[in-house]
Amino acid sequence: MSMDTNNLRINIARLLDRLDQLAQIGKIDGDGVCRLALTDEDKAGRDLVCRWMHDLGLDVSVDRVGNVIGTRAGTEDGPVVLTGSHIDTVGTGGRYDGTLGVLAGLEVIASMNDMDMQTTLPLGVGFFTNEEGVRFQPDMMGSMVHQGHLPLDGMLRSKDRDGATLDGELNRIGYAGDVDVDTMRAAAFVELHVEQGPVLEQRGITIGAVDSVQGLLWKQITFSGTSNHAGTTPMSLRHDCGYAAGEIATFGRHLAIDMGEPQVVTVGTILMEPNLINVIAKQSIITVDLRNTDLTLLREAEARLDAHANNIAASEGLDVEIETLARYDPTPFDQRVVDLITDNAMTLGCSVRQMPSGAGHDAQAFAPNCPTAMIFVPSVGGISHNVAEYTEADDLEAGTNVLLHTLVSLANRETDLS
Ligand code: HGY
Ligand code: MN
Ligand code: MN
Repeated sequence: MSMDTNNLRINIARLLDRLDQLAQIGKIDGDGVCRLALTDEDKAGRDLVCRWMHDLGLDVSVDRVGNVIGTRAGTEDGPVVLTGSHIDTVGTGGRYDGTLGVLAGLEVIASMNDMDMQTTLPLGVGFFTNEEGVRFQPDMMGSMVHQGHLPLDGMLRSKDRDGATLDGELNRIGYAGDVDVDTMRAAAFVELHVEQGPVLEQRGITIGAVDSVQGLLWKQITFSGTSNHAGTTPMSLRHDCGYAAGEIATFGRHLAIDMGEPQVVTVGTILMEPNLINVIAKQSIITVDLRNTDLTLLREAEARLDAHANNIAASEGLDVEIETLARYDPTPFDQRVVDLITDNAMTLGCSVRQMPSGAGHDAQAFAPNCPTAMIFVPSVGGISHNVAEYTEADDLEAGTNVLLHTLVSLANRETDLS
């Protein structure tokens, strides 16, 4: 780290103010946030962040799947050193998930502008479309298209539960950009994110230097049977989709326990049709989120779940359709970048630990294409995807300072990534 940057620090009051301003957009009870991808709330958030990018003198581009990147020129032309995350949220989100990574990136730029500091390589700050995958699947959609791992046309045709297409919504909110996807290869990608789990807090550690993301699998199982009267239909004559959905939810929990950590299984949604108290359900649609750091074990969990769904359908006389909504293998990050983050954290006097990520992130789209890693800061109570999500200001400041020094090191080629 060259001497003239040792004292470089961010302005935490400015970062907190921007976090607070953005949190007002899509605000819900309990000081939470709901900005589902490509809704009016997402548009309003996008407009605000783009205004901040322009105010900071960044060159702002929008690509064909609505990803937005603000770029600050370097003293040399060359591949951009990129940071960023997402500003779309889950329906019961907090103010830090994704948003911190984007606004911390802007704070890095603002701090460098304050010091009139130049870097050799250009710096970029991005927010990527539909990271959460709540309205359109899969998650990490925008960054995966941006880096060539998902097909643009197929994703533009994806539909939400009301039949709205991603393409239609991008045009409706004015973010159907003209920049081609799968063209940018960054010099490096570093994402700051709240941990969203209990590890750092339980160990009293301030910084996570993230070295990998676990594998993720989203399955949607649709059972189709026969509606009938809840009172008159003998149990032996039923073709009950409500029973089948319940079986899957229970099986998922037992599967995770049987496989042991780090396997996790989550049933987050169950739709029933006609969803009436005295009618045997003729259809149920249940989603299952499976994750593991080990690909072989993740595939074993998938096979056991699929087999169970087919057995339940056969024994209950149901039709069953099993779809895969998202499939991401475990993703390793670049150890040189992980070590740079670790060194910068220690130089800045922060406790630090190298660790995997339990959540999916945009960074995993960049990892196969350029040196990539992430920085975590603690989540109070390990809570996230919940309006109670919270991270202490001191930790936000520490994480953003580590991001600042890491980006400066990379953009000044102080770290050999050849
Ligand atoms: O599902 C995830 O891990 C991320 O929040 N999209
Ligand atoms: Mn996130
Ligand atoms: Mn999230």
